Formats: sequence, structure tokens, C-alpha cells
Amino acid sequence: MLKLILSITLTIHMLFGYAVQTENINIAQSTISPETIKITDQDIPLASSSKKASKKLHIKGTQIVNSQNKVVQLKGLSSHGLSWYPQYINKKTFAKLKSDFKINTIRLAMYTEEYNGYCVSGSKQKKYLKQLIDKGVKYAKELDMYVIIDWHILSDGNPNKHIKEAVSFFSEMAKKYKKEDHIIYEICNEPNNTSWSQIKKFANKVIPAIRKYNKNALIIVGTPTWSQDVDKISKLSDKNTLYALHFYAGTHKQSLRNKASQALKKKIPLFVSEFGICDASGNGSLNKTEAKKWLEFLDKNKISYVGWNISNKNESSAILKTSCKKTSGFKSSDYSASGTWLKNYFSKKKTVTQKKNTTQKKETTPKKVTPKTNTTAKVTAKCINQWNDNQYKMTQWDISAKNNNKAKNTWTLKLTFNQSFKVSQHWNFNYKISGKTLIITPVSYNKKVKANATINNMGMIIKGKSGLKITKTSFS
Ligand code: IDC
Repeated sequence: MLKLILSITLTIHMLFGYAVQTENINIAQSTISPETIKITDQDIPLASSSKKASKKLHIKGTQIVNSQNKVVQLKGLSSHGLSWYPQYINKKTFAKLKSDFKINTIRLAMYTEEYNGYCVSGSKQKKYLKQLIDKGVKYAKELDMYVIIDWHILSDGNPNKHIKEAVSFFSEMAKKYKKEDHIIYEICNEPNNTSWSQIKKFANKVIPAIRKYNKNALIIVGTPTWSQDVDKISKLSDKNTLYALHFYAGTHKQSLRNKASQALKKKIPLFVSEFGICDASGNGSLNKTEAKKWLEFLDKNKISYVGWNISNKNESSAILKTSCKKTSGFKSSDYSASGTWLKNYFSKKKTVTQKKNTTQKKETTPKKVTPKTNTTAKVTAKCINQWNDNQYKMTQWDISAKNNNKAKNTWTLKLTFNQSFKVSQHWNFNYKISGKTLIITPVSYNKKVKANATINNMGMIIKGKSGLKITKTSFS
């Protein structure tokens, strides 16, 4: 059965006013329980500290430096809204993006007002969003990456609208993560229709709430006009605070770079915690020429940057094509035009610390859920993610089958569950359900299978109840 789709109308901002856009939104909410995925780590190519060294960072002049005072430029990708696309807060997703894009940072965008945002939701959703942050923080740490916890204000405009919740959220985060040195706190994504003095008022409450538990973590503060007016601000007293500069290359060009240069002249440390190569709506055509100018400018000034967004939403800023339903194991053809351009730009850069013979990252097998049940094949079905959708338990599975027998012209794979279920999404196979058994048959391109070959990249999302398990598998 198809996932529940809700069509709602949202107002999104654009540089020169507002546009109303209708869009489809997947409802997928509630708790995700801890998953058991093991992934081999690899070096972070862009951080200048060694893997085991402290990840503590601080600001020197306008730049970020590590504990050895070496300049560090963070490069990363931002999630879309955590409530919208929770499925990408997944260790395999992070690992794959780290290895394909050579990034060292993931930003967790938690909207405050839009769609099931933190400040417009009840305690269950709040808890769920914090669980997603927990996961993101944990996976980033295990993968030796930095993670940005982003209080994603947008339609709220003035951050003071939810200052009480912001203070309590950030004190809770800072207390919980006080021992972690890979976390960056972004306290107000994009203030708009408000002034720097309002933002300062907000920052002067939220920053001390963080500093009560963490004296050093980097903090990013948003700036007026959707984090663009970096030329109109003055520094706060906190020494480890950076100031957000956001751009969308289709809309924001040299005049915004000029603002950035003016800020740098005033010794204001900037952090591009969000950018896109499309226009400010997050959609529209890509302006690669401007995007290149932007990133070259940022590289020259060692300003860190984070691209928007990790999702397969049907908008040009999404790095995955809408047809890509996977959450990891992406092929080149799964990346959108934006994703491909970013991947090429990000990964082409070698850094001083990158070793010449870095071993290729390999995603090792996570928890195997199914036993081998026949001698002619090895069927593996791994549960790689799970979350609740109202009363249902949604589980995402990666499936493969190794044909230990003679070559076959076609095949059938059966998975029997301990309860009835529905298939919410599936890819790279056809299926029928008979009782509690899912009968998987091939699609044209994986029908023929050679002896000892493996059929990979099959996946699905199952809607069931909690305690769902596979009890039997067969391949013939
Ligand atoms: C956009 C998303 C879009 C979503 C919308 C909600 O891409 O799918 O419907 O938010 O309002 C920003 C914001 C960021 C925007 C993005 C593109 O920080 O939340 O995401 N953008 O509009 N600032 C400039 C552009």
C-alpha cells in the first residue's frame, strides 16, 4: 500500500517576496529505535586534524582552527526538515555521502514552525525529533564527522517568537552532549523581517544557555534577511560564534559576495550553513557558473559550507532524484543534477591531510535478520531503518540473494514474516503477497542471474506492527 500522502499548501519564502507552493508531503513520524549498522570508517579528508585527535574547534580571526591551530574548513550537506525526511538520518546514508562527496559535516535541520516543526508540535513529536537528533549525533561521531544541530526558524521570522523553547532546547542539548566535541549549535537558521538587535537579544539568551554546559562548542547565529545581511551586523562577545551567510546561486550573486567581503573586512567569521545552486525557492534551474564563483570565493577565504538538501524531494535543490527511493548505496545515476554537481565539486578537492592511498570505504553488512534457509542461495534481508507511522511500525529493508546454484533465467525469492504486513514502497523487484509471505520476482534487468552472482540493491519499506520479523526465506 502506498504511504499516506498529504497534499498541503505551504508558503515558502523567496528573496523578493513570497510564493505559494503546493506540494506532496510524506507523513512519517514517531520513534525510531536504535539500529545496528556497522560501517567501516574512513579518513575525513577535509578536516585537518587526524582521525583520533580531538575534534575541538575554535575561531581564530575569521577562520575555524583545530586544537593544533590549523585551519579547518567544514564541508557538508544539510538534511531537509527532520519531520519531512527522517529516513535519511541513517548511518548508511551519512557514510555513503561522506564517501561520495568527501564531506566532513552533516547538518540536522529541525524546523520550528513548518510541517510538524518543534514549536508547533506536541510532546510526542518533540521527543521524536530529539531522537532523530540523537541518532544523527551518534552516527556523525561514529563516522568521525561534525554535526550541526540547526534550530531551523523560517516562517517564524523573528527568533524571539520561540525564545523560551529555544533556550530550553539548547540547554537540554548542551547538557546532554557536553562531552561531545563534534557538535556545532546553529541557533536560528534564517531570521527575516526582523533586525540585528532582535537577533542579538535572542542570541544573548541562547548562547549563555549553551555555554553553561559547553564553553567551547562552535555556535552559528543567523543574520537578518534570511542570513544575508552579514554586512549589517556587529560581533557578539562570545569568542566561538560564527555568523550565518546563506546563498542560493540562482538568486544571490556578486552583491551578496560583496556583503560577505565587507563582513570579512570587519573580521566577522562567517559560516555558510546553507546554500543551494538553484534559486532561493529551493527549486528552479541551476546556476552552475555562479555556484562555482561562490564556492571558489569560500574556498579562498576558508569559509565552511553546507549544501541544501539530503532528500529525493521533487525540487532541484534535493541531491537525490525523486525516482531514487534508496537511503544509501546510491549510484551516480541516483543523484540529481544538483547532487551530481555538488558531489563533483566537493570531491574533486584533495586536501593536505588526505592520504594518497586511502583505502576505499566499504559498507559492511549490518545485522543480518534472516538466516540462511536453503543450500542453493544465500538470502540476506537487513532491516536498516525503522520508525513509527501512527500505530504502524515502518521498517526499511535491504535485500540481496546470492545464487549458489547454476545460472538461472529467472528466479523467485520468498520472505515469510511472523505477521501480516503491507509493502509501502519497493524497488528493483516485483511482488505478490500470499498470506504472510512476500513473493519477490525480478524486474527485467535482474532476471538473469549467473552462478555465484548476487542480486543486489533490492529494497522495500514494510508497514507492519511492532515485533515484525522474517521467519523463513527461500530462493529458487
Ligand atoms: C525549503 C525546502 C522546501 C520546503 C520549504 C518550507 O527546500 O522543500 O517546502 O523549505 O518552507 C531556505 C530555508 C530552507 C528552504 C530553502 C529553499 O532555510 O528551509 O527549504 N531556503 O527555499 N533559505 C533559502 C532557501
